[in-house]
Amino acid sequence: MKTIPELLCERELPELLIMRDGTPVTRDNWPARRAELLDILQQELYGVTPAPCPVEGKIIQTDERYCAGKVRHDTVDLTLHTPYGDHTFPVQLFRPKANPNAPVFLHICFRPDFPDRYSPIEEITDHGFAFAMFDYNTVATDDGDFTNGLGGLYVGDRKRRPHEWGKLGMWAYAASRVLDWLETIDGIDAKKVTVTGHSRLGKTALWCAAQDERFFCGISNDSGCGGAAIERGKVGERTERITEVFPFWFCPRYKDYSGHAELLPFDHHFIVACVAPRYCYIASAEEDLWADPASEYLSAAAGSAAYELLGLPGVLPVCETMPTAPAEFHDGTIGYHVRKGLHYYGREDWLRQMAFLEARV
Ligand code: GTR
Repeated sequence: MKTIPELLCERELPELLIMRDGTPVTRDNWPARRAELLDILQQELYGVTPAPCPVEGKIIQTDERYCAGKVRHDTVDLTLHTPYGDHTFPVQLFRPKANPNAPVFLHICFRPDFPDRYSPIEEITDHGFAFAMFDYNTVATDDGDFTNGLGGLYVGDRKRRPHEWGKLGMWAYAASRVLDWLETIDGIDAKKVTVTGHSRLGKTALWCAAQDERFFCGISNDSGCGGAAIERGKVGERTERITEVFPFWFCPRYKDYSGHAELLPFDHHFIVACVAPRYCYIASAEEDLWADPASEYLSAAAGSAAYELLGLPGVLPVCETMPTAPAEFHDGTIGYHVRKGLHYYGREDWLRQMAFLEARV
């Protein structure tokens, strides 16, 4: 059986710890390298993220009796005052009354429902976490239509430029704006906010945490292609397919690499590295071969180099060969698990992710 270093070597990854001009990366110039990595990821994959805009949150409804009265639930209208006009979308916030300084999960959701099969709110708040969520479609629809929400304000019906942001970037931007608002309210610890999402929203959460250093942790659940998974040598979904079916998730430039992963000036361990020195968590499902658990694990392993440069353990314990489900790596700054079963954001994922965070908040 091949060792992890052998598997990584086969993927022929671009160098993480060498600056564009060839200078080796040290602890001192790491911030400059991180800025380069973010620039590459913006130019080539997700598109350029605009500057933060002012936000305003208005609580429009409060339910003090949520979950048998254990939780205060607020419905909030969050308005982003962009240079091109305002956009308002609903955010739900659930604060456990038993913990007045609660760490928070900010879940970028597929649906407006609460609870939801991907959002076991009572379980999460019973663990002492607050839970904030928004439905990604209310920020910008999940399609090629750029005339609504943030798409309508920043793009409209013209053709996007090659490096202009796509929908994943817009959803990630919205999550950062939710954090702007969370920083202004009581009953939570805004320094302990973990952004999370599943699948396309796992890609989004990881990109959000990579860019926004205020997040305590970024979780990618089964994010696969365009998210945590290493693209070179990946099985299942690949650049050619994802840019064919979902070109609007990324900047138009990304499609140029269709069928040519070897030419990408990045690979996905760059995204994990941008989260350093903060916590990052990658979750995989054994039967989710479309996402490719092995390629997700390899980006945790390769991204660990940035953490080690900064004097922190990456993914720990070090695994000699590819982990098989069920397996959990909770001793480092990057958490990883691979569970049995299919593509899903289930109770087991949440329990493992909460256990990782509970030991650190
Ligand atoms: C699939 C897509 C994946 C993943 C998934 C999801 O159709 O190919 O990249 O994002 O959707 O988000 O559910």
